[in-house]
Amino acid sequence: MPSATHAAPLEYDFVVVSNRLPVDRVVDADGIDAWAPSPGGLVTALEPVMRDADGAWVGWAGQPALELDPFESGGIHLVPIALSADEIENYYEGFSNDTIWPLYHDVIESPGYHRVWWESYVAVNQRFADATAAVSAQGATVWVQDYQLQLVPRMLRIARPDLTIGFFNHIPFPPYGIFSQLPWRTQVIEGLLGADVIGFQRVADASNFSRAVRRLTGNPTRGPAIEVSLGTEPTRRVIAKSFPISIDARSFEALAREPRIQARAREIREGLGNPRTVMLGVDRLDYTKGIAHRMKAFGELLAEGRLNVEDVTLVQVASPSRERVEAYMNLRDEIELTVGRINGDYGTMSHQAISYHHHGYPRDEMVALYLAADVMLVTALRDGMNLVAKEYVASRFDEDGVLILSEFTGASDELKRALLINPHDIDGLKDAILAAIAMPRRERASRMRTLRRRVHEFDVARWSADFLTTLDQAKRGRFQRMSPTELVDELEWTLDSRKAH
Ligand code: GDG
Repeated sequence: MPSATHAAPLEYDFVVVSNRLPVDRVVDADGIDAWAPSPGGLVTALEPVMRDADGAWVGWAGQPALELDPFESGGIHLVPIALSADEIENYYEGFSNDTIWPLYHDVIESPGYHRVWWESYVAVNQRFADATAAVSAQGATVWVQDYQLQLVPRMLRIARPDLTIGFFNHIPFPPYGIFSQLPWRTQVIEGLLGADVIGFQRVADASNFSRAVRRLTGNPTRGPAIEVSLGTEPTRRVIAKSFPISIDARSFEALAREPRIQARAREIREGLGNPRTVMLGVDRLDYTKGIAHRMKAFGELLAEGRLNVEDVTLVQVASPSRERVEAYMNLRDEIELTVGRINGDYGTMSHQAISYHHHGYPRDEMVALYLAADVMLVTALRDGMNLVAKEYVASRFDEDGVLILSEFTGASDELKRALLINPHDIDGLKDAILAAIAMPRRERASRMRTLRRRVHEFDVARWSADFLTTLDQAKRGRFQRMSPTELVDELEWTLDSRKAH
């Protein structure tokens, strides 16, 4: 049964634009093509807004050279963008994932700078902008997502000055000393400045961006306000500030409370040989996540006899990611070599040191793993937010479990009662692991309670509401009328109230 039907009209008051549509093409048991929702936090957060505003979602359907008319799936109007095999290689795997991704994550890997990649990025961004301009009603609100589409805001503003445009960057924005490597740095900044509101994960990302704006365009900034004048365009005030993203905390907790998920968590522990401590890592297999660092720390603790393989198992879920990009192929080899070495050196017939899984799992299984884990290891070298940390906390309604969290994640700005670590400091990481394992129940509960309050209060619905309220205020011209001081007071208030937690 095909789940797609053609939708009309093609003029929407609210339009979300992201690289990928929130659906995956699947072939069902009868060999018939259908669309299955790919449920992520973003769809969950935006679904009610989409429904109320009768909105549309513009994005790529995930397969090469697929020319599709707009259709409806799961109650959402979808506007597919076609990408050729060359564009997937140059715009997506190349410029997005092998230039911007490493550059914005502190050049952990070397970014590639190739003019053909850039040209493809410009062409594809223009296609997204054109498609969005074509489906947006007069005066509509458009929300563009993430680093693959940084040129869309300006392209859209030139085509449709009547629109109100928001942009949210899910990954970090790097310090100017790093950003300035980019041969097309000014075009990227000008692309983003086409938006009315530009959202970042952390306060530091927003200030890195403002500094890049001052250096590259000379436009003055004050707190969250940027007075933008580009070429002959009239001066506009753009807001750049942090809106830390979150998760649908209630749905994680609800799953965790289901007896079948709890039974599965017990089964997972039994399958591991019932070790005293289960440690867990869940990441896309990405070099930003510090997977090798946590394995090094664990391996050394076993080597030194400070941990015993009978007592502690590390479960590592490394979901496949960007497998055609060379840096990711090399990373996989490196991680799998490390797992093999550690298991070979310290495993016994009955106990593996690391239980390693290169698959994606259904959400139910992830929550069972969160419940099964005494210690959650989030050791990213750089991460915009890190939702896994928040999912672990949301799932632990039993107020147990210890979160070890890298200070280089956006999440560490909010989750201060985790055990915060510097993943480059292997000795510090080893001490944190031992402290987590030895932590008394009362302290675990007290820390987890505080973390849970934070994640439940600032959930993903709150994130989208905060962003869209700010965008709506921009639309009504509220920020244009304020003095810079009033503006700072108005917008920084949210940040202060967040910091107080
Ligand atoms: C980017 C930024 C920012 C992972 N493996 C499986 C699975 N996952 C889910 C997790 C989590 C999501 O994927 C990963 O989110 P993260 O935030 O941890 O990391 P990125 O993918 O790098 O996301 C990041 C985020 O955007 C949002 O703005 O936080 O900093 O890099 O939800 O649970 N889910 C399932 N099976 C898996 O095997 N079901």
